[in-house]
Amino acid sequence: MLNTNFNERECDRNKGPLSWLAFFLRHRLYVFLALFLILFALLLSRETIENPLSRKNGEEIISSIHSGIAKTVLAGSLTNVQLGPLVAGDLTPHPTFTGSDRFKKMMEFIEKRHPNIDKIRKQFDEEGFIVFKPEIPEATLAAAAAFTEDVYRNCSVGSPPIGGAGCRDLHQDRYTDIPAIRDIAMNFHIHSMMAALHQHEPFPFQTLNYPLTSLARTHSDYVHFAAHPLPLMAASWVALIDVKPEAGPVFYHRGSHKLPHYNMQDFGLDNRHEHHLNYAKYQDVQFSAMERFGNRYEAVIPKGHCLIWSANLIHGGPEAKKERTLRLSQVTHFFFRGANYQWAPVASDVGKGKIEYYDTDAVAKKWDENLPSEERRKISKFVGGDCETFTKDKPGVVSPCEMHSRPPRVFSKLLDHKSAQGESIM
Ligand SMILES: O=C(O)CCC(=O)C(=O)O
Repeated sequence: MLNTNFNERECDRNKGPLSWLAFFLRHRLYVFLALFLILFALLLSRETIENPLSRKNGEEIISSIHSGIAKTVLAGSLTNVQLGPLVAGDLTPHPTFTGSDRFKKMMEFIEKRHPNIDKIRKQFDEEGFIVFKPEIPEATLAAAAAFTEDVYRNCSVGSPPIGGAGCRDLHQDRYTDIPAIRDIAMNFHIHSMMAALHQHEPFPFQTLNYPLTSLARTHSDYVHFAAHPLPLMAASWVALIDVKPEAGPVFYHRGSHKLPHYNMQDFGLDNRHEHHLNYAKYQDVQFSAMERFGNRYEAVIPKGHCLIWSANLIHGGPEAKKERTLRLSQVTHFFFRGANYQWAPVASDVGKGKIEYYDTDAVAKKWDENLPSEERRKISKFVGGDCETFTKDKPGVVSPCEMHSRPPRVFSKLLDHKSAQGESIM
């Protein structure tokens, strides 16, 4: 017997192109449907690649935007205008100050205690930081430590814990009423070292007393406290107890101060007033940039030692390896007399010409001990202005607004940021 089924299949195959045409005509509706589905799937996958808001690939795309900006940050290609000196050693010394008796006294004091001051200056310029032991009386350190530990008790673990803005009032600018904090901020040895490094007269404008790690994420002080010229800002960080490695010591990226300095709009972001997570997005970009840059160190320093970092050194306070390990410290932020202006990029919009400047007269008033401390604490250090407020009468001085070529202002919307628990978005 012949296998008829086989013969039938052979017959079908032998019909050739005509049979395909017949099949197409018979099933044309399904064929069109299949082609439509294939086309739709292709379009969808293209959309996913091109549209960063696509849910499916959102996180990967956001992280690739971060690393894209980070690469650009490190290449310095967002900046197209040279702003002048990037390191303290390139500043023109302030003529009146460096000719003054006070400066002479300061230099005599420094040269006696630090015969290697030239080497210290070189390190500050090359690496962006120094560590030294200023002469601070034991009693002052102990009183500042006791105050800072109280912040911990009342703020971090108080009953109920205060947290948030209440904590800020407890640990910020307490030079207004706690003598030991004022004494550390005004310490002659620290001021003299600042003067030796910058050849300008330093003045403190802010103190912060952190009992634990600050949890401040990767940032440069420039984004908060920008002076023009840039090196006319620096911070002193004094350890009020020995810093333990597990306490989350301040981290910094050695040499990062020589990278270009960035404001919020340089990263395509709106300022912090528009949305509190905009600053976190700035930090995300700096974090990605520093992951590539490397050179990360931690300041495990003994009690009474002082770390001075320069305006644009990228740093922060990491999570503690052992939670709640005390790390009592005082950071004092300094500007220097003779700067053209000081402003807060994080709170400004250089695209819209809305600039938050530091009001140095108001800062001086806050330190004026003839005024009651309650009154001084209420004084705002800021004054609103436009791009030209401090430069219209200074030909040749660039305003905060005219510095960069900037990416489109879209990243506040495109970039996501998921806050981690305990993260400090100051
Ligand atoms: O003390 C710290 O953890 C760092 C503080 C800090 O980042 C700052 O004051 O700019």
